[in-house]
Amino acid sequence: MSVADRIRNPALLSRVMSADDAAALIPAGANVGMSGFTGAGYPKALPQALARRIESLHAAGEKFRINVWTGASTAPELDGALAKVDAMETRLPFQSDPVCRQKINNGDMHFIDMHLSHVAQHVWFGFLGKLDVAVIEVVGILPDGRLIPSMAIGNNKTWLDQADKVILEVNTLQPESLEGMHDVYYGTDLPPRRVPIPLLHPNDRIGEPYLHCDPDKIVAIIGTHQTDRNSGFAAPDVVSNLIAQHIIDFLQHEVKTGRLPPHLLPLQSGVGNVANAVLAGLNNGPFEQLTGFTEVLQDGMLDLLRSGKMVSASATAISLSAEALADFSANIDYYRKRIVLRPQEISNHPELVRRLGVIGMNAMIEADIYGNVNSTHIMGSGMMNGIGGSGDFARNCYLSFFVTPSLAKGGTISSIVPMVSHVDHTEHDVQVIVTEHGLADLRGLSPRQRAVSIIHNCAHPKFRDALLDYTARAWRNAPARHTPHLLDEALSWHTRYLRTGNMSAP
Ligand code: 0RQ
Repeated sequence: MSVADRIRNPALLSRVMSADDAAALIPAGANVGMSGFTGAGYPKALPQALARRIESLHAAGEKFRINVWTGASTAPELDGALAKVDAMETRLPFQSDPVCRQKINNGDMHFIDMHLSHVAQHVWFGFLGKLDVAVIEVVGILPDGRLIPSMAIGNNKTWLDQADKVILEVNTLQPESLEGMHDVYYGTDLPPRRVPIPLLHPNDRIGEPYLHCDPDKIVAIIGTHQTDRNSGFAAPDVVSNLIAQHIIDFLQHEVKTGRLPPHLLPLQSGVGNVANAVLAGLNNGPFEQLTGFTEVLQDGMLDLLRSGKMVSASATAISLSAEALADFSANIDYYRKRIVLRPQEISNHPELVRRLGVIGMNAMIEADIYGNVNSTHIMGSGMMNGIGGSGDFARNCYLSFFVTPSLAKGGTISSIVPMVSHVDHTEHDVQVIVTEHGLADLRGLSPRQRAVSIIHNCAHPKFRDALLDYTARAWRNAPARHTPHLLDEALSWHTRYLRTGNMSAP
């Protein structure tokens, strides 16, 4: 199929050009809003063409950098290609690319780590400056110029609305039959004119299936025929299966006590292998008629929809392995009835998360004995990916789980530490911490009670005595007894690791 078959508006056919020609339309210093969320629906040809152009400009001694805004993470064709040639001055709001991460951590580019629900409104408020160019992957263009979104919506509605110029990538590999799966809500306004969002159930449709774009702003249309990142998942291992089982047992207990209804409440799941394993566990678990209100729909949630254990899921992106994508494409009519894709300011909206009573499950890097969580920084300084949507959900959830294996880096690091080296989620937003050893239910506990529960239930036995020793001394010698810390010692676990490569070294 040619790109012209997907452009049903004849006037726009004249804007079709090569990726190289389109890349030449982006000026140095531009703020460029690109589509893409968790390796889905990102532009593929334009960023690579732009990287080639910038590489040759740099070789000729000309300075050329841009600022790149997206929905969330993309893939090597976008973040990787641009980072490799030092094309990005500033990147926001989330990334997970190894080259990009290295440049950020070397101090070669700026990274602004933002709550994903904040991004669109911070652009509307003018907090981030003017958006110059939008580069958006779409599946097709309707006769009236409206756009059929791709595998992710992310911030596309905002980029199309706010940018001066628009470049579209029409990806003929993405199924046209995605049409109808999206729900783009245009009812948002700025304070003080804001009104409540009329979404009452996770699968309500409150908008329309298409993105609007002023045709006069479209300066280029590129045809692509390339698949999304389609990263695979590791099969659930013993550790992730144990974590999943602790969560399922806990949810069953909550149902028994009447604190959760039998079909639970809408589920949000973070990305990664452990999160995927928890969803796999639910597929073999006792709960029926589940619903999802999440940001990324990955393999585990697709499995739940296919088995019928989950009846509907709301997200902003579909990010699947190659095998799951084959199933999705083959059964897209089935999934279209059960999946709603929304702009990320809606999928992650704090008021909706709070009102719907979402159960949030996110992975973390480390937690401390008092329940503060670090989701982003390795050893207090190095950026991993970003806070993503974890804060949008954790802060506002009915129940907020944070999960991690109790050990990292081959057992040299304890994921439970006296004091986290960076705080993303404070003790006030964290209700349940889970590792393969067990689960700490922090609801209704004071800081010292939380420490006892976290150390006994979640820490690896190899680090438990050292953590208990720290708390005993802190409770004796700290300047006060509410959240007792020995400040000169609190982060010594991290400094010991940095010095010796092992937290348990003397
Ligand atoms: O690094 O591969 O170099 O060894 O961190 O760790 O165990 O592979 O875990 O893929 O589930 O990611 C929190 C990063 C977990 C992710 C995080 C090292 C570890 C490895 C990854 P290596 P794993 P996962 C919805 C919600 C924030 C965003 C979010 C994340 C690497 O879940 O980015 O939640 N969350 N979004 O070795 C030192 C420790 C460590 C450690 C792990 N204690 N100390 N290194 N690592 N623990 C999605 C979106 O928002 C889009």
